[in-house]
Amino acid sequence: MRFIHVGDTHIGNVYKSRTRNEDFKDVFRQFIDLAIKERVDFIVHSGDLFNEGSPSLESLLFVTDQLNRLKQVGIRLFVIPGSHDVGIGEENSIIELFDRNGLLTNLNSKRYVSNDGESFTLGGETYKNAFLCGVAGKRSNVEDGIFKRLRINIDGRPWIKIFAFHHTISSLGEQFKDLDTDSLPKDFDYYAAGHWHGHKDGIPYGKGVIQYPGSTEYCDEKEMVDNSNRGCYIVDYDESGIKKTDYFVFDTRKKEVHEIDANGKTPQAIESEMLSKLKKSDGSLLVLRLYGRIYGTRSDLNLAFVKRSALDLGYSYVSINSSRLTDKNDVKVDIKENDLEKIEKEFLLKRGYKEDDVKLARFLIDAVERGMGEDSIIKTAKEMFTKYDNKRD
Ligand SMILES: [Mn+2]
Repeated sequence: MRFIHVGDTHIGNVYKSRTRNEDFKDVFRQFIDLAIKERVDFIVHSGDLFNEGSPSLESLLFVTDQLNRLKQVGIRLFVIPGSHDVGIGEENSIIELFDRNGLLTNLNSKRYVSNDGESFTLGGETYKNAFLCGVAGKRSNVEDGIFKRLRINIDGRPWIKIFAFHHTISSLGEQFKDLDTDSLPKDFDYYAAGHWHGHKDGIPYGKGVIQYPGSTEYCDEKEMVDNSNRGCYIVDYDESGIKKTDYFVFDTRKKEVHEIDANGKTPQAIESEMLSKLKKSDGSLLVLRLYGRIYGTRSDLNLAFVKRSALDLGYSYVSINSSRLTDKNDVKVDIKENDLEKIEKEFLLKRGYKEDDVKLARFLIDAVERGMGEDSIIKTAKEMFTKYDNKRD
């Protein structure tokens, strides 16, 4: 028996570029082709099937057509909704619509979940001797409350047990985590993980294994730089458990990443160096990363021109990253505070902003975060402005 574990397919508008969004569909087609060709028994998708909780009609039709291909050959697809599959303020997800239309099984559908406040009881399904269940991702906040209260009802005596989830666990690094690895339920054979877009094989947990297939396409520049390829897992199992897992690599665009040392160089020299890296391309992805302290000012760099030149040569995506670039206007500021809000304030004051400016900015950020009404934001901001102007005069 064998299944495919895939995740983070992000069908929708990841980029402003139509070409790049089509790439996501292309790779989704490759994954469906693979499932059909390999005649897998079923598929587990660990969330973020769509990029948006309310996908466009075009995305809905595309996914419907692809899932119908699976249905025709009798390959079942089990999905947990990811953080992107749930619209802001919505309880249900777009995954549930496809469940009700019989094109997939939503492992977080209400029929599998009962939440009485005390415990979060999860059912699942045993299919082809594999028990499957899972917990949906959340748009924000650490949701390990659910994991602490988790009770799982296992159906029958399966050969293997699969748990799907959509979180970044602490085993990937404390600084990224939104869930402690230890919060995961014990005694599963395979943990189908999503949310983390890099791929990570074989993280041991109890007697089982945690695997992140990563996203099926590069969702941003960082993913292009950090990851060598995109793929999914094909997992073989029998009555003795998981036999082996293979990582299948999708056919994605070629990419070029260039680091450009800008230290002590004029904007013109840096521009020519960037242009010298470009060549005629049949649609590769291009990332130019600038670093160092330039001679002159950053704003004199004509990055738009370099970008246009690259697109004219045929690159399908161009990113010029200048976040590690400094110029003579950048001053180093020593910070003594250790609370984030205080650091922010100390930094801004040392950079020459007035106390009132900082207060006003802080108020606006807080007001928006707390969901304060538009009218009261304007009213309070006006009062602050008046007080501020009076002081200045
Ligand atoms: Mn994702």
